[in-house]
Amino acid sequence: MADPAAHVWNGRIWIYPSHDRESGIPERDNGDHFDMVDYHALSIEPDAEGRLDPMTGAVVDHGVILDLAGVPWAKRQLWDSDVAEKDGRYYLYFCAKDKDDVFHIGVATAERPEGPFVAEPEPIAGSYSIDPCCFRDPKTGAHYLVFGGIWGGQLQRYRGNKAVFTAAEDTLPDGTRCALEPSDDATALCPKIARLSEDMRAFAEPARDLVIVDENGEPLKSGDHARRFFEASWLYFKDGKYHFAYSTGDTHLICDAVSDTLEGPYRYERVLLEPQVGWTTHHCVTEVDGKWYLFHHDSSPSGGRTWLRSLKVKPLP
Ligand code: FUB
Repeated sequence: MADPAAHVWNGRIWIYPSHDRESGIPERDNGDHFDMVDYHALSIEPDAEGRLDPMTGAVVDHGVILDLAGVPWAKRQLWDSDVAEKDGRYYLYFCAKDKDDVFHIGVATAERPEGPFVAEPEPIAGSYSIDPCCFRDPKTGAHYLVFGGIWGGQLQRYRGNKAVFTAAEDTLPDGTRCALEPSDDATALCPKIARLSEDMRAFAEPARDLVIVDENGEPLKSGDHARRFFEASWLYFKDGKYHFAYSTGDTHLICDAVSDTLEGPYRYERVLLEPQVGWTTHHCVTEVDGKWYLFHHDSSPSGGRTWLRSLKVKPLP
């Protein structure tokens, strides 16, 4: 299990991970080896006194909540997901490749957190790339989707919400990755954010950049690999501030950036998680009974096989 998204509903912690498997597909920069075909829901149960503690609580696997066959538009690679609750319904946002091997974001709905989830027939119009995170703004009650990921996540193909590079331009026949990212001294590619419609099934506005700036207020540069955004968006609200926690990808860090407003810009603040075993780092930050926790994954239980990851949790550093 990988890419955790954790939420507290009805006295339990609900975790929505990616479900890794051994597919035999060779490891490549485009992530072909992450060839997942279904999603499970996990819950962490309260103890006998009703206390909820992710460090010690029993974990229940509620089984498959959605699979590839249940997503009419998707061909392969069910990657990271997140679930939101609104008015007693649950909305699963997930990414997958379509019949043309282009990533989009889909939505599936259920009446309970453990599903089963029923997917919409088409991906969200205007969506692209990977790693959706659904965030409810506590100040307005509006829901937002934050998303994006470079390299295998395809964000580098897009400018102004339009695909301007093709798949063939991503990688040379020998597997070498091409430079579709901006040059090192140009502004880094940003994660995208869009407000969701009231029915939670569409973008209510075109996606825009969520900008991360340095200590001088300048947008991070593409060559700033230790701080610039790569994938794994997670937006959360803590102590009156908006926090954006994300993975730096090829430098394998989870970083945190902070803003007074939802719109940003988000000022780079600190490293939340040092590199783990395995190439990817992906996480969520969740409040449980007044304490904050970082859920993440690593590949140590699989002997370092980067496509077979396991979940971990620790108090937020
Ligand atoms: O699990 C597949 C991909 O690996 C995710 O979408 C990325 O964030 C990385 O964790």
